[in-house]
Amino acid sequence: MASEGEIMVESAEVAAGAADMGEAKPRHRLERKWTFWFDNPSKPNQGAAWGSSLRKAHTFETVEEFWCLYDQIFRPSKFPANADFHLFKTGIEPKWEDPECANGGKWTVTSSRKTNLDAMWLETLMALIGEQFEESDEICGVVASVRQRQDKVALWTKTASNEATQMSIGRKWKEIIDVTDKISYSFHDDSRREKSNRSGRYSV
Ligand code: MGP
Repeated sequence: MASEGEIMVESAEVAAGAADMGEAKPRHRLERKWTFWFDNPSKPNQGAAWGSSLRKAHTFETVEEFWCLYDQIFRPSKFPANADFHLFKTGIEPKWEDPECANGGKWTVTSSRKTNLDAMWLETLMALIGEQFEESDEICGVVASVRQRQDKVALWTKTASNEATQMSIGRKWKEIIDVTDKISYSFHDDSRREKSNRSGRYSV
């Protein structure tokens, strides 16, 4: 039987095929290629190493493909419990170990209302593919985490030590997702080293 990850990948291919059917219509090419990833870590093998269920789902480079994939698969209301969905620049893996992420960190927003996750995820996706951040070179991608208690959206960036840049990205992101509460930025290095030392280094 196909695993959930395989089904996701297969659905993504179907979605991409559907996007291809509009061949005759003009396509709107994005500034760069983006890749959706999927992880559902809690399910298959309890105790499996982190990342063993992380799958690259689909890469796209036009607005049309994006909407097709989003509508058919990458909507939070379609996400299974405990899933993580990622949109990263193609070529960057959503892992601390990726060279582009290794010295980076993330801004995190939590939400106890599912409707918020939907809106924050979509607004962030559109801002990324629409290159709305001035510091777009600093952006790695975004992760939406479906959790029973509190959903989360995290924006991953490249150079954690550059406080001015991260503060500027954090401010802009809050505007985009319409959040007024404080959000905080954590370094991947801290998360990697010590579970207890997870408090944010910056907040905005
Ligand atoms: P997390 O999902 O970043 O933290 O990492 P959070 O928000 O506390 O998690 P939640 O899923 O419980 O809501 C949780 C754990 O997964 C970390 O402590 C690591 O053990 C592992 N992990 C997470 N990430 C993003 C990575 C990664 O990029 N590389 C490796 N090796 N492990 C990771």
